Amino acid sequence: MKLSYSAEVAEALKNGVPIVALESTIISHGFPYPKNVELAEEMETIIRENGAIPATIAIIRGKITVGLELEELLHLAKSGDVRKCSVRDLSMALVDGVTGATTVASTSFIAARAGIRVFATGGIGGVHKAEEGANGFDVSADLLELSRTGVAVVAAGAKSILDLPATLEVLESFSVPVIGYQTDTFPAFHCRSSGLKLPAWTDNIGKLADIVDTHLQLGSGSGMLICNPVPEAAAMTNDEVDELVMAAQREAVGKGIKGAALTPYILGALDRLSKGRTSEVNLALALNNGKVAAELASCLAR
Ligand code: PSU
Ligand code: MN
Repeated sequence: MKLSYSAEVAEALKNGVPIVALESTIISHGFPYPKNVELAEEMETIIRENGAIPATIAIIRGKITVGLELEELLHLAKSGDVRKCSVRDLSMALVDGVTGATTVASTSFIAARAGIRVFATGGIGGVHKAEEGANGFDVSADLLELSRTGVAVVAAGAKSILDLPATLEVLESFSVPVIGYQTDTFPAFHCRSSGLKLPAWTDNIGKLADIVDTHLQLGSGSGMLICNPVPEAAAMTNDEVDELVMAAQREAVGKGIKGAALTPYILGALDRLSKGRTSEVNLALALNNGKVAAELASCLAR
């Protein structure tokens, strides 16, 4: 697989400098312009401040790109018709020569092939609620990719639009370690906790790095999900979010939104219904994940 590296990332890879991979769907589909540029730049800054080099991954004009130059970031953030690309969409995007945003699944897939072991995002995709009035059967390829690609993904859990118990069950079936960092419960993205107990957790970044290193050395082939809850000061209450999510979900179901368009639609609806509050929370948790991922990458490089 041919990858184009930024000069900085190529240099860091050569010298064993810690690197944190970043996804691009959060830029193209997660936030409106120009908030998305702010997010991308603040994310890169916090990773540098914590001792690592950021490597944002995207398809830029038909090339798999690891580490974006400013012009490439602006193109991705402004273009408005960027394709959301999970792993199965990559070949089409490459052949068509388009610009595409990578999800958690495709970012992990590319990061692993670039030799990057740590990846920071906001939240992962998961199992959607399938009951009456919800979105119907929909399981994110993020879970499959976590099962077969050796990358540690730092995330604030998953949004409560998903069926969180089912998401944890699938991760268990797929042999993906799910480790809490400074929490023993599964975080629910905008909220610090879903109340669901995690199989393992630690307070100590050195121990976390040890677990990641040991897991990746073991060679089971799977990745890991590191759960880092949204900072206390930014968190919303579960009741607040439940109400917003139900309203957003009703809208999505009413409009017949399905498949890859669903998560971006719900994120946009939440932002609108909360008058921007959910995006503020999303920004705070993403930055916090960038910080922990950089600390983790630094420990791993020692
Ligand atoms: N969850 C969020 N924000 C996001 C996403 C998920 O809170 O931006 C994005 C990520 O890129 C994730 C993708 O990998 O949506 C999952 O999409 P799907 O459910 O279609 O697999
Ligand atoms: Mn889906």
